[in-house]
Amino acid sequence: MKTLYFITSNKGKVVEVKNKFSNLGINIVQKNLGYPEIQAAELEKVAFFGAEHVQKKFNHLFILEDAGLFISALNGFPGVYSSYVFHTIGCKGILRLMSDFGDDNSRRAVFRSVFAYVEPDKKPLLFQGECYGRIALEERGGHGFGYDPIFIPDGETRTFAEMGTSEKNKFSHRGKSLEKLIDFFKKQ
Ligand code: ITT
Repeated sequence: MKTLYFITSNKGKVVEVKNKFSNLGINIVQKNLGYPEIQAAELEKVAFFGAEHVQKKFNHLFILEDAGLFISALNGFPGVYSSYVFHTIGCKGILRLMSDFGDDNSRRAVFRSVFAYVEPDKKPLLFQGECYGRIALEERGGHGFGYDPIFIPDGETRTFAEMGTSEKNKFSHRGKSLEKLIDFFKKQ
């Protein structure tokens, strides 16, 4: 069985990736190696730089991902700063920032995911996915991680945290970027 290392500190991401790769005969193994996340306006740059950094010291097939939540009314905040913002003000802080915005289009947001796929001695390849939706009025649900309790994807009334892993994967930014990565993987 082929092993694909996933360089991440986030167990929630690993659960979703394993769910997506199940039945493909690929063993996903989490490695929490850590890597610098550069200050850049785009997730692509953060993922690419991180991938090249890891590649220098880890000579295996691996993936890593940078993701973020971009809220229209906040001009794209927290975006590339999603991790820092989650660990400082969290979902409650985001809801406070959104308190002047009613339950209409002004709560629009998009989740973005960029995976870097890296083979030894080759340039990292990037795979993107996004999921449009809105910020809920309050936290709901106990599944998932991060901003899941406050994000409702388009076409749904439930937050990501009110869905199981397979269901979230059908809608989510990560489900879509992984779909592209798996298509590529199958052709190899
Ligand atoms: P890595 O080690 O993989 O970088 P991380 O948790 O720092 O793990 P990111 O920088 O990619 O991951 O994520 C930025 C933030 O956005 C982080 O706080 C996540 O919890 C949150 N986030 C990312 N994807 C999410 C998702 O599918 N649902 C909810 N929150 C998510």
